[in-house]
Amino acid sequence: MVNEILKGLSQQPKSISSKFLYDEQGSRIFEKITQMPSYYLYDSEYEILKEYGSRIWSALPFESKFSLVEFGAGDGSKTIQLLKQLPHHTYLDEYIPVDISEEANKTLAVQVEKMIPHMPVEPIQGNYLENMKQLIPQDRPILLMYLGSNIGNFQKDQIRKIIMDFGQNLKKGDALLMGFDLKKNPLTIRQAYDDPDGITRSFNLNLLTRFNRELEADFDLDNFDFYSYYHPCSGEVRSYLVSLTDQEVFFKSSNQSVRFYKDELVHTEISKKFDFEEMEVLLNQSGFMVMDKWTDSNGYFTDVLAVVK
Ligand code: AVJ
Repeated sequence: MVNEILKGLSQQPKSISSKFLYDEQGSRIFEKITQMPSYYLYDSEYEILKEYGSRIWSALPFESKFSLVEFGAGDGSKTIQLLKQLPHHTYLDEYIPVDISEEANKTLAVQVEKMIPHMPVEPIQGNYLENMKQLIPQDRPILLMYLGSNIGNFQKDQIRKIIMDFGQNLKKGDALLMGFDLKKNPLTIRQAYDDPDGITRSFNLNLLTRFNRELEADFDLDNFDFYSYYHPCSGEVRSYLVSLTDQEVFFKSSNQSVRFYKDELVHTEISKKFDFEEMEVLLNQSGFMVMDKWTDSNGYFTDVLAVVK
C-alpha cells in the first residue's frame, strides 16, 4: 500500500486511488452518504431494484443452475432488496459477494443467510479488478453484478478495459447486470458530491486519517480541505483534497516525506456519468448484447442487463 500511495503523491498532479477510501471508517462514512437525500444514486437504484426486481430475475437467460457473483457488494442492502424477489423455483444456487471491505462483506453474508437460509453465501474480501479471473467460476453459468455505478470510479480507458475483462472472463450465455449513473441536470449531480453537512468532505479527509494510522504518516487534517466539481461535457465529477499551506508530511513507515504546496490539489476520485449510447457502445465492443434496461422514475440511474454473445 505505502509504495502505491507514495507513487501517486510524487506524481504531477498528485493523486490517491479511490479504492483506499474504503477502510472500516470509510465504508461507514460511505453508508452515511448513501442515506443523504442529495445522494440520489442510492435511492434511484434502490427504486429500480424494488420496482423491477422480479422482472429482472425473469429476464435472465439461464436454464440451469447459476452462481451470482457481485463485485463491490458493499453492505449489500440493494442486493438484498433484489434477492427478496427471487422466484420460488430459481436456478440461483450460490451468491459470491466480493468487496474490498471485510466488515461490510461479513454483515452482508449474515443478513442474506438469515433471509434465505438455504442460499450458500461465500463472501470474498479482495480487489476484484486484480483477481478477476479467480473470482469468476468457470464451471457454471454466471450472473455478474456490478451495481451502484462503481464503474464510474475509473477513467475512460480503464472503463473500457474493465468491461473488456468482464467479457473475457465470462462465457457465452453468461449475464452482466450493471448500474450506470446517467447524465442529468448538473446541479443535481453537484449536490450529490458536495453536501452542506460535509459528509463527503469527511469521506475524503478520512484518507489522511487512514494514512496517519496505517502508514504512520503525520498529516494535519486542519491543513487540508475538500473540493469537487462536475463537468457536464465529460460527465465526470472529480474530487480533490486541497493543501491549505506549504507543508511537508512524513511517512514514518517508509521514512519518506512528501511536500505539498499551498493550494495544491490531490485528486482522489472520479465519478463518471453516462448516456445510453455510450453504455451500449462500451458493452457491444466488449462482446455483450444489451437485453434489457430499467430506469428509475426520475430518469437518474439505470441498470442494464447484457449477455455475452
Ligand atoms: C460508490 C463509487 C459509486 O462515485 O458515487 C460517493 C462513491 N464518492 N460520494 C460514487 C462516492 C463520493 C460512489 N461510488
